[in-house]
Amino acid sequence: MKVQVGIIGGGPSGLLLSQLLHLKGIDTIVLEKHSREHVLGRIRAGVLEHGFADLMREAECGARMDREGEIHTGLYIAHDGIRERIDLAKYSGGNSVMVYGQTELTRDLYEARDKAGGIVIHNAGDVQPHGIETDAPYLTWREDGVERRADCEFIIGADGFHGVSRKSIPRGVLREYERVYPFGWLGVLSRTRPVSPELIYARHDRGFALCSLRSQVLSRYYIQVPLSDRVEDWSDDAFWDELRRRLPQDVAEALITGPSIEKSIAPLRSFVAEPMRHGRLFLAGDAAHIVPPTGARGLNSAASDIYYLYHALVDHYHNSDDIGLETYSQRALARIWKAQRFSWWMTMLLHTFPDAIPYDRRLQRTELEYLFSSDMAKGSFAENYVGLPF
Ligand code: FAS
Ligand code: PHB
Repeated sequence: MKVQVGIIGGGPSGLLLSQLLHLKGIDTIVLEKHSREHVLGRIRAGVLEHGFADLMREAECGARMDREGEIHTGLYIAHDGIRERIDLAKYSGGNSVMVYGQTELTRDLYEARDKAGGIVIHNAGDVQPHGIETDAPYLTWREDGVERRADCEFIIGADGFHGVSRKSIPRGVLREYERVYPFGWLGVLSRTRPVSPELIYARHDRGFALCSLRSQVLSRYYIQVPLSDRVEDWSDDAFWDELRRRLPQDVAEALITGPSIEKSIAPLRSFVAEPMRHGRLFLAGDAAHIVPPTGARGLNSAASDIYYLYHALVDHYHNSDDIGLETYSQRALARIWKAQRFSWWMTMLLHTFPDAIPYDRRLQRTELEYLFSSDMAKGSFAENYVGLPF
């Protein structure tokens, strides 16, 4: 088969790009190695920058998000037994974030692709990009035991951190930057009323905690745990007790607990691969970069990659203009590194580090004191959290 754009990966990056290109008459194929149920069984991001929400609307996939998602104009940072609110709207010139789970967003994108008759192949085995340094790249994969091939004009590697596309770029070409953090996040999803109408990021000497939500009847909580912990080490009761210890007393007392319907530990890392293009292969989303979830930049970093790729491919096919493709890696990385910086900064600010010296802990307190005493500092926080311009 022949297709204009071959996309490896049926996560949010690949699906959003496929849907946006479809609406501009550009045909794609999406190759996903797992089943749809497996992809939709993952619990991941929960906060969308306003730019991501706008892209979903442009992809004609924003209706349920606008109906069921929540616009948040502020958030809290708890420390030393108190919590202080940052008015995101006031300090970002009126912008906000959309609280809407990645699982639901991915479901909406799948449904849109199905409705448009998009080609999304699940359980695609051994997907391989070929000829990426030529003008005639192609994809191969195994489907129901049969070898398949798709000749493409461009290949998008949207296959996440463990995918095949980044590894297809010659070692001598790729530069990788990585920082691994000495702790993980234990996350719990529970069918309980959220303890707070807005997110609470908590810094505590026992470790970081986060109170988030998916809706008014579905709560998402996290606590920092040592890398050596396993999820089976944590009963629900042990989780709730530890979460309470890390929250201000009024919040801890208001916490409504319940059985976990999902419980998992995610490691934290910062990672960027440069360049994000090699020949006819373009990397997007987690295939090229990873952030610790502290700044809620993970999924949102994928959004700007998709935005740049979408416009570059439309310019190529509609206007024979390749400036967007030629400058994609440079433009995407410029915004990616600012998201890396903010995610690293929030992680250093709010977590306890095993090797921290008293000076480091005192500096964390000073950073928080400065944040809450300076409108300029709150402005910088807010413009990063709601999303820097694409
Ligand atoms: P994804 O990894 O979502 O999708 C890639 C797809 O490619 C997957 O479906 C995979 O099955 C498929 N694939 C992989 N290899 C393939 C191959 N060889 N052939 C075909 N298909 C292949 N971000 C936040 O903002 N907030 C959070 O709280 C948050 N929590 C997270 C928790 C966890 C455990 C993880 C892993 C990530 C979390 N993230 C969070 C980041 C996450 O949301 C990503 O940024 C987001 O999934 C990126 O989307 P994609 O780039 O589409 O990559
Ligand atoms: C979530 O709701 O899963 C979430 C929210 C904000 C973060 C990380 C995760 O920074």
